[in-house]
Amino acid sequence: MTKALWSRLMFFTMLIFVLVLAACGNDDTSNEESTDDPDAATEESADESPDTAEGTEEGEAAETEPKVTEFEPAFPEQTRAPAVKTETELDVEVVVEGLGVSWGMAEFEPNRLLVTQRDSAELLIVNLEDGAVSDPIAGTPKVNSEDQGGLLDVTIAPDFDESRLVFLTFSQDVEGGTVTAVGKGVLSEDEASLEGFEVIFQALPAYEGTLHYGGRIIFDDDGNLFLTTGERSDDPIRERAQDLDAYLGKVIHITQDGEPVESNPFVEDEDALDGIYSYGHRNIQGIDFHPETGDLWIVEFGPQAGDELNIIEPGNNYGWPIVSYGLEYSGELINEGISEHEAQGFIEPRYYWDPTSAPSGSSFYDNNAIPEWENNLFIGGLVSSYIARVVIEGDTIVGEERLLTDEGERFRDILVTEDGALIAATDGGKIYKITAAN
Ligand SMILES: [Ca+2]
Repeated sequence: MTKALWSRLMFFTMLIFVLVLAACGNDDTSNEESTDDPDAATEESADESPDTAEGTEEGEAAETEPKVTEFEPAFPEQTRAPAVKTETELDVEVVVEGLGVSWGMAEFEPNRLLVTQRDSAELLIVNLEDGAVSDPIAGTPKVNSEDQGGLLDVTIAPDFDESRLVFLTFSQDVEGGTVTAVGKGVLSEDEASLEGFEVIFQALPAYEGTLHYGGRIIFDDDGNLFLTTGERSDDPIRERAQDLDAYLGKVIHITQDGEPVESNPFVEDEDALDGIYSYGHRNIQGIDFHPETGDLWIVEFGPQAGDELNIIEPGNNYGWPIVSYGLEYSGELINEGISEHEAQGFIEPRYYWDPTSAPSGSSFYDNNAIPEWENNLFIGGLVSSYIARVVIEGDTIVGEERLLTDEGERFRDILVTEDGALIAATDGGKIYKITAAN
């Protein structure tokens, strides 16, 4: 064989090899195409689903775990709302790490937050732009920080720019046990201390326990405060949630001096405490006004399941611990095991969770930085370790989404800044800032 013939043979061998390889490649491609076909069909039907979502897909709830109770909702939209999904691309940034349990937050200047530390009872200033954390502010109250107690919520007076008044809630040692207390002080110009701090309200009676303090505060448009309390957890003290001579398990409406607001529903009732606004609550961990309707929405931590969203109206009874959509932690029925609120003369929750969402602090998104979030309610989840986004039409829950589910954090409080950033504080010491990606 000549050298020329040899190389010609090698050429054809290589050519055949390349052709076979190409053919194989084609086969692979056609296989991919044939597997693509069903995918394409799925995509097509997925594309169609938004059109039909309102009609036929309402079974797709955000909640995918089985119920822990046998209870049925009083109306279809009362639980397991259809899953919704944020379309806006989000930036999720950890602004601060290494804090304790940040129980409450208030934006007192653009992108500067007052942040409470539950266990150490410190009040800090966090700068959202550079993540800087101040030294603890002096002059904060002495607290009982066992279990669920400590320095709890913080808010600023509506006229803060002039008065520099800061309001705090905390669990306080008093004769006979502990109470949920509210106090106020003036933030010094150098931001180093709260001056003249004084207690303005104590949710009596005291109780020898360290659970269920409630503790959220918010100002209304008239410059008065709404305070939430808990029913102190244990049986039988929790039954005091039904009593109008106890501030346990209540929404309370007081002035900046801690006096009952004159228009409160029970001021004419000699046997009732004048500060009470609503009653029959378990442990209210979130409170905010709906930006559009002005309704006052609270987030009530339930027993095993039965966490509730309620719209608060003066004088109403929300049923705890007579009725509940949850069970005792032991699995036993609560009271007589009745879930229906309205049939028993109480107010139905607008929404409840089964299994638990372990809800904590909440905030409406009152901003248009992320337009699809406008007027949605965001709720921190503790053992559930997500942020719940709840879509509301009027007084009805029409959608639910779970955000930051992969972070493994217990979300304690939620705040929306003036800029429209969603801020979330966790028990793991982090503060998240969630914004629309640029
Ligand atoms: Ca209830």
